[in-house]
Amino acid sequence: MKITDAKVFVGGPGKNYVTLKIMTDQGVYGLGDATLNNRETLPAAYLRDYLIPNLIGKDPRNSEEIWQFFYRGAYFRGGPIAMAAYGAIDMALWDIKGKLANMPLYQLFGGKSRDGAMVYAHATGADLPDLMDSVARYVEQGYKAVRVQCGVPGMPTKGYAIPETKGGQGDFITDFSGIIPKTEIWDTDRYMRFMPDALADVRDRFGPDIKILHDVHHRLLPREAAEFAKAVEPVGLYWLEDPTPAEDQNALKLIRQHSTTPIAIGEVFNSIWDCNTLIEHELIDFIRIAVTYGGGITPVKRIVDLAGLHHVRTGFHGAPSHSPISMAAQHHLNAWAPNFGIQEYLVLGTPDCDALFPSEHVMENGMVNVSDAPGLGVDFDETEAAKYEYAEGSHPIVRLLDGTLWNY
Ligand code: CS2
Ligand code: MG
Repeated sequence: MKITDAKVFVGGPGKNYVTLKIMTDQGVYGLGDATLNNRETLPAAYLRDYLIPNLIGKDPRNSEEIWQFFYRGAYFRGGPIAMAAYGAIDMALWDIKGKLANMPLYQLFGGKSRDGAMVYAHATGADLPDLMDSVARYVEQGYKAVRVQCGVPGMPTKGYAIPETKGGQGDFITDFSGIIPKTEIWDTDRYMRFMPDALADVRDRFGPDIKILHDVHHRLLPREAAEFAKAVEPVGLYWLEDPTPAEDQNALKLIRQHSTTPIAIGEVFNSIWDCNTLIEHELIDFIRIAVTYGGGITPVKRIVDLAGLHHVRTGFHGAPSHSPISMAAQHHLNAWAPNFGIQEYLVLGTPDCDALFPSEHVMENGMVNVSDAPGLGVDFDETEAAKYEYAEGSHPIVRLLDGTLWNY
């Protein structure tokens, strides 16, 4: 069996999805997602210029060898751009594998460990009353878990995932006015003084059963993160996400020394080497690495297995930048993983997106029921794709009150 061709498509309704389609001499094709938020043209170029020419003629069933060929063969290893490109290839080869076996991918991983995978929605508010209304809407829709982000009084600009106006949706963080980013201002002191009480108010209002998550988005220093994690212990968060940048994996020891609040990290990672210390030293409770920029199913499944040895559960990234293709790959891993935790799932699916990516996966009552169709269980309509093209966009940069460049 041989790969005969592959095509890359960039674009989609309100998103620059990067979709890879790999064709074979047996007519079976596979789909992959290489969408790297706000840098979409780069994995696309890497695929077109270097990787696809090296795919032609290879046996698509040899997904492990092909992954090693690209990862090791590049010499300069890893990084989000390359791993997103490898990730798309790997997803597409697994899609082909499932179609050849006439089995959904979760069956090839080891079958189902559960019926239904719990997801969490993104509640947000320009202020606390607005946030409460947002949480109430998701509870009403049957969600069992909700991430909560709230505008901080006195903050000079809106913050990450905070709506411009009450009732707004804060997740469209990409500004399509161009690639020059806008600036948000961040004041840690105001955040530290306000957010623990806001989270406690959400718990008081909605009771003990709803799972509450919060994303700090890399903005605290390790000591501040330890103080914050300790302060919110009474809230009983399901997780506190990205409390501090995790390049310094050892810095997370400080949080563990001061708090039992569960920690989730990993959406910006693209290799097992980004998180092996966090996992092996049990400094986190959830690993957030995404199948796309984690290099595909093949390497991410290894990370899930390593995490399982150390009581770390999965909590795959699922922001709006993920196409239904990589979300489908994650749905299959979620169905199989014995150490599944939760899936981030932003129901930003619109009729246009559903037309572009016909999917057999079903989300209802805060749970995803994985598709039983062979392969990924999602398709790609090239006629629909022809309606879209790349649109320049960026998300903000962040500065402190004195102008210091900070973590977005
Ligand atoms: C966020 C991401 O969903 C999340 O947890 O951290 O949406 C993140 O802001 C974007 O992926 C950045 O491009
Ligand atoms: Mg996050």
